[in-house]
Amino acid sequence: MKKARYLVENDYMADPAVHVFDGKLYIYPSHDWESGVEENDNGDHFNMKDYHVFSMDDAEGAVTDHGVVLDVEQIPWAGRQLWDCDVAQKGDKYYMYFPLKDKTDIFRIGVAISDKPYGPFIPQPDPIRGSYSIDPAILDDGDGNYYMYFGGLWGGQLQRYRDNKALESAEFPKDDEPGIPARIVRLSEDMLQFAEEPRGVVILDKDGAPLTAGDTQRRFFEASWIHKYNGKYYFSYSTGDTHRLCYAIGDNPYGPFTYQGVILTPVVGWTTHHAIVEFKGKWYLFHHDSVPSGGRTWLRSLKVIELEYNPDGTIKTIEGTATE
Ligand code: FUB
Repeated sequence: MKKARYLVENDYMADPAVHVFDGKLYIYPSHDWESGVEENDNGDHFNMKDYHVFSMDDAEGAVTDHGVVLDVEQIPWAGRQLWDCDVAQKGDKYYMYFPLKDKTDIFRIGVAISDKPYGPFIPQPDPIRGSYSIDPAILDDGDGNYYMYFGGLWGGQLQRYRDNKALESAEFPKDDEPGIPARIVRLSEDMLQFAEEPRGVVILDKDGAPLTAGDTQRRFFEASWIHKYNGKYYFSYSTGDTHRLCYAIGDNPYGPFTYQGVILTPVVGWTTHHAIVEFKGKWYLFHHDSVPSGGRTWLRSLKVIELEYNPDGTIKTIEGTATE
């Protein structure tokens, strides 16, 4: 699969999180729709209100839609905007982590539980204590520990926090200061709370200096993903306003991570977002673009393409416009 193929032709789906559960690929996307909310820098036009789950027996085969698995109407603390979610399995339960604005228009991260990977997911009555911002991505480290990576700038509200405390008003670092980092936190045994204070995910350049806020071609913006390859931890993310998917490699879940390069060049549409997963001996990059909607950035479509590594463990850059 040298060119990307679209996965869901009859609806708009974005922000894929993808995992292998019970020998199948499960895709957990955001569900875009035409809500009529005007586009702005705050992301109000991403006004999503439910989630579907999709599964595949084969990355090149048919895609099964399991229908609506969680609706904003079911969530007691809901305000608006169900953005990028992720799902983790622990024991015989599946935990969906989702960002949602509460009734005061602040993004929090909630948890919903199912005993099937394809839902339905039943939400907890309250968001995770101390949670903020968007785009949770979960690492099952294989040793009993689960970690959440999260955060996003601008509409994702990460600039409103420092040391896990809300600021009076948003603060962006100067261009030559370290960029605002994504966050990592270990989850509690029951998977329902944070087990510790979230920490910054530090990304260093090859000289060991943190990427700066002004380095917009490389610094973190949103859309965290984490995967392991040959014993190393690969932290990948979107650069937001420069529209690239980049990655950095570390030796443990907390990092620091050293910047490596670009996974995906810009796609059509403002946002870019992804999941990287191994299935049946091959690696895949799930992502989205806005080609089928004629470039309407709030109406995005899911895609998949094979991802390849170089012998030294670096990832071969994929063109965002390489589509079947
Ligand atoms: O889908 C809404 C937001 O757009 C996501 O949370 C971001 O990662 C970006 O894809």
